[in-house]
Amino acid sequence: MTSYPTADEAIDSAAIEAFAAQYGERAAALPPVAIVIAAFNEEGVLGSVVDALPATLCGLATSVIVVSDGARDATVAEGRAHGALVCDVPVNRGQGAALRLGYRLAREGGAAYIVTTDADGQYNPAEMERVLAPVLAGQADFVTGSRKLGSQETKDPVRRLGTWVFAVTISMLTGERITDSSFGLRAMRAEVTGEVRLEQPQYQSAELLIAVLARGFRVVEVPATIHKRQVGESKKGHNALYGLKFAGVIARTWWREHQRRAPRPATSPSPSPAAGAAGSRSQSADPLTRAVPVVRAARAGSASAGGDGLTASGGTPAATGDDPRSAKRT
Ligand SMILES: Nc1nc2c(ncn2[C@@H]2O[C@H](COP(=O)(O)OP(=O)(O)OP(=O)(O)O)[C@@H](O)[C@H]2O)c(=O)[nH]1
Ligand SMILES: [Mg+2]
Repeated sequence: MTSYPTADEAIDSAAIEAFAAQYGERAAALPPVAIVIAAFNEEGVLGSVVDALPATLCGLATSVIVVSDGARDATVAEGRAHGALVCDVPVNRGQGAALRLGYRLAREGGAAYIVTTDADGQYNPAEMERVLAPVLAGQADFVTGSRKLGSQETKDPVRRLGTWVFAVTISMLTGERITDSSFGLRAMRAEVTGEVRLEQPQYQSAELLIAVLARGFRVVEVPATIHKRQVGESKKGHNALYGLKFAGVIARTWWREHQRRAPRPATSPSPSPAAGAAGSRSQSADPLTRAVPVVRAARAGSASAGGDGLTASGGTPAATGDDPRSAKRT
């Protein structure tokens, strides 16, 4: 269940309509994997980022959805020229609002899986299969890359400390071991994005992660790399502002989800340990009746990229090159 204010809904609806009018069948019949990117004034880098994205991931065809809002440069034209489906929102709202809209476009267009990355080239597209593989294998509903398990280019001690502090804080609040709460390279079953509450207009990553955990989805971390931004500037402000806003989102989201879970009806069925183990969330209508989420920090080697371990189980479709839609990006 996604809920957000009416003004946002009106903006989203108009953007969705324009997107459908622009792309027609391409937007309505997406291949299985949608790579969703929020981009704000990323002219000069977005084109090369889109070019580097794989046409298939783990044998499944991909599409690229870019959500640009209120761009004052050629972001929209550059994304389109490089083959992305670009949703051009007239007002700037932030990365959170853009991704939320991108998730909706992906879901409603029929994508089964969503992979996110950033428009600034900080993430390595070669690591996308590693992130998607546990979802396809039915081992996770949501997978995030982790710089702590992988590597980070920045030497900025404040950034590094901030990443650690926020990961420890979320781990303490949720009771699940998290090593990186703000990694932009992630993969999830598309329907997960429709079942969590996403309200943050800009600093969205902690809200998404905490909400996914609170809903009982299975979360896995895999080692991944984050590079420094090569072109343009951060849209999130300097470290202190970024840190303060991020901390606020953690606190508010945790409290919101905590309140939501608090009044459990006396008649609720007890969580079954088997409920979360077989790969399909559809076994339980209410995620709160499912088993406690399992966070597995998949260390190097234990979550293989590529072919190994990709046989789907439970309700998750197999990731094979036999999928008729897996020929090329559309
Ligand atoms: N559509 C949209 N995208 C945004 C907005 N702000 C940031 N983004 C995009 O979100 C992604 C991450 O933003 P960045 O500014 O790189 O923030 P960050 O990666 O968290 O922080 P840095 O490490 O400082 O780069 C990039 O692709 C941005 O273009 C926004 O207001 N609207
Ligand atoms: Mg960035």
